[in-house]
Order: sequence, then C-alpha cells, then structure tokens
Amino acid sequence: MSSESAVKLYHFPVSGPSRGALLAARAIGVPVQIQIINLFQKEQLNQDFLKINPQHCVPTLEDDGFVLWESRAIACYLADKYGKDEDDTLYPKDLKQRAVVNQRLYFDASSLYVKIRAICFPILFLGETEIKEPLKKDLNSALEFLNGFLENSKWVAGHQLTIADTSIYASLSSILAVGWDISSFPNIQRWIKDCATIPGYAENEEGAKKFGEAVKKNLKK
Ligand SMILES: N[C@@H](CCC(=O)N[C@@H](CS)C(=O)NCC(=O)O)C(=O)O
Repeated sequence: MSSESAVKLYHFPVSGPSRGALLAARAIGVPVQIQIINLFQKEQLNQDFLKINPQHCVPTLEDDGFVLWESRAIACYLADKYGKDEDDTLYPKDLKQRAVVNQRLYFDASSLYVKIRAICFPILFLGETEIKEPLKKDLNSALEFLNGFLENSKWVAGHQLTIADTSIYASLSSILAVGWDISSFPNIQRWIKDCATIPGYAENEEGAKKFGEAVKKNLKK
C-alpha cells in the first residue's frame, strides 16, 4: 500500500481509545497516516473535523472515503480488512474464538475503560483533586475480572495476541501511568510484560505517559 492510499487516523496520543485503535493498527501492520486532533486545544470542534465526525471524537478512521469511529469498531474493521489471511489470530474467524475476543472488547468498552474514565475525567477537566474510595473499588473490581481472564491464558482472549489485548492494554496503560497499584493482580503484571512485545508498544507508552502526567499534575500532593 502506498503512503497516499494509507488509511488516515485522526488521533490524539493522550487519549486511551485513540491509542487503542493505533495499537491495533500497528499489531495488524497496516500503514496509517496520522492526523493529530489536539483535544486540549479543542481541535475536535473545528468545522473540518465536524464534517468528518459530527460526534467529534478520536479516534476516527478514514479509509478511501469510508469514515468510522469507536476505537474497537476501528480495530475490528482494520483486522478484517487488512489482517493477513495466513495470520488469522488477531481477530479470529472461528465463531467461538471471535466471540471471546468480542466479549473482552465489550468488557473494556463498558466496564474497564468506563471505570478508568470515571476516575480521570473529573481530575483532568472538572477540578477534582483526589480519587474517591468508591471509584478505586470499582476499578479494582474490573481489574479482578481482567486478572481472572488471564489466569490460565497468556493473552486476554486465549493463547494468542488479539485486538482485545491492544484495546485493553491501551486503556490500562493510561491508569498505570497515573501510578495505579496492581500488586494484587499477578496475572495482569505478567501480561503487561508480554504487552511490551506488541508492535507500537513504545508509541503507546509515550501517549500514556503524557496522560499520566496530566492527571498527576491535578492530584492533591
Ligand atoms: N468509545 C469511544 C470513546 C471516544 C472518546 O470518548 N474520545 C474522547 C477522547 S478519550 C474524545 O475524542 N473526546 C472529545 C469530544 O468528545 O469532544 C471509543 O472507544 O472510541
């Protein structure tokens, strides 16, 4: 694929969902042309971007005129369209294996990421300066489940890396960069080390670090 025909990703490295889509693209190996939408400067509300995505969120994908947002939908689309046939592991075609990957993706979208956002959004944008106990417990309960998924499994949806790992790792790396204590989740600790082998890992860490710094800056010392 030439760089002119590369898929375009409207992206902000600080955003966990945006990093999730990019990490999936890197794992799949599809060339991506990145256009930064700086959310701290409200660039998502620029008219040009609103014409592409009236919901004004990143990540947003543009592929030969086809526009898609929602990070996990983007990961599924990229894996289906650009995944290599001989490497049917990132988003398996087998019905049951794919169903488990989908289950983990929905777990991230509806539980893990939501609980991370519930902690960080008020600190980043609403003047909150501490992490309240109920929110801590809520996130740790999701982490218990994640730790359980990894009990007898190298990756979150089985013995192969999938787009569930890229999505969940992008979410988790944000809160790890804030300094979350995961010492009581040994399977997660082991999996995090394996995630360092995912293509695009370093790029994800860079964005997560910026996210962590932005949150920590607003936390009461
Ligand atoms: N569920 C969406 C969440 C996307 C989202 O909320 N993106 C945020 C950044 S983390 C955003 O673009 N916010 C700007 C806005 O909504 O105006 C996904 O996974 O892509």
